[in-house]
Amino acid sequence: MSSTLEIGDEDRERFDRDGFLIVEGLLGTDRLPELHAAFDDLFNGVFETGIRPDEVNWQTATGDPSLTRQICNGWKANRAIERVVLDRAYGRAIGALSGWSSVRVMIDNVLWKPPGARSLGFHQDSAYLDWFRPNDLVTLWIALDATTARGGTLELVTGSHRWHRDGRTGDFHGPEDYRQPMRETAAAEGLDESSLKASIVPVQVKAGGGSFHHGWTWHGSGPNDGSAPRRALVLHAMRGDVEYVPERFGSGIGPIYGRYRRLTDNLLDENHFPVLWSENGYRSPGLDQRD
Ligand SMILES: O=C(O)CCC(=O)C(=O)O
Repeated sequence: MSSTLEIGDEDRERFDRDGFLIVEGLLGTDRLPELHAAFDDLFNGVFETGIRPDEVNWQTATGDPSLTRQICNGWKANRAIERVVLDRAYGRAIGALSGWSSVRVMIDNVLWKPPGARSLGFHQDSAYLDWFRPNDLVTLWIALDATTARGGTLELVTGSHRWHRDGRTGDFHGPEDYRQPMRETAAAEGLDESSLKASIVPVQVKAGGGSFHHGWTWHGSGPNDGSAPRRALVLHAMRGDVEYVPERFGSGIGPIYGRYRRLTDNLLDENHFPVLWSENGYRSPGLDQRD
């Protein structure tokens, strides 16, 4: 099952200029029911493949209801999630936007922000990714519900991928002032309050729409003050030719994903970080037999 996403020159220019691209119709609406069911299963601890996702940060029985529910690498546990995350067309689109010659899955994120749930703090994805080089990233964020600013949708800051990269990190789950770290970096860039406000773009799309963003684009999201859930499936993609940096395994999410290092070298294992698409036609063996 493959989507038919095409990226044109104008999309590429916009992505390069703004650090993101908002797109409707990333996913057919006929796919939504099975993905909503997959979210129910994952957060209820039902792992269809028998494999536990790499990070299970929220479960129905024990989770704080005020937080956004999060699971990472749901694709290893659930086939409907896998069909989206391992789709060649998303890899190809990311290749077209980034100019990379091959694209791998770094991790996926299964995010569910119910009405009343708190914010997700602003951050830059690449600031957490010292454990592999080059730590470039492109993220595909797919809304599984229609999104609104009031409903705590993703917010992206125009042009912020070109700000100086101070590597600032803050709390991800439920910070009081979710824009604060980004605001501090913006101030150091010389942006005043009103130009910054004009630069913050909420991703307001129909269910199945979403965005691509650059690894250094500042982004985060406010509380869900609406009455509908805000579910999103996120693919964080890295270049195909990255290598581990073992001396940095202690940083960011390195302690979790460094465990897949091979005994012989610093190459990333395609069973855990599959190659979705390459200019030369290469795709990790086995992926096309799984549909
Ligand atoms: O969904 C959100 O609000 C945040 C998602 C995020 O951090 C990301 O897609 O990189």
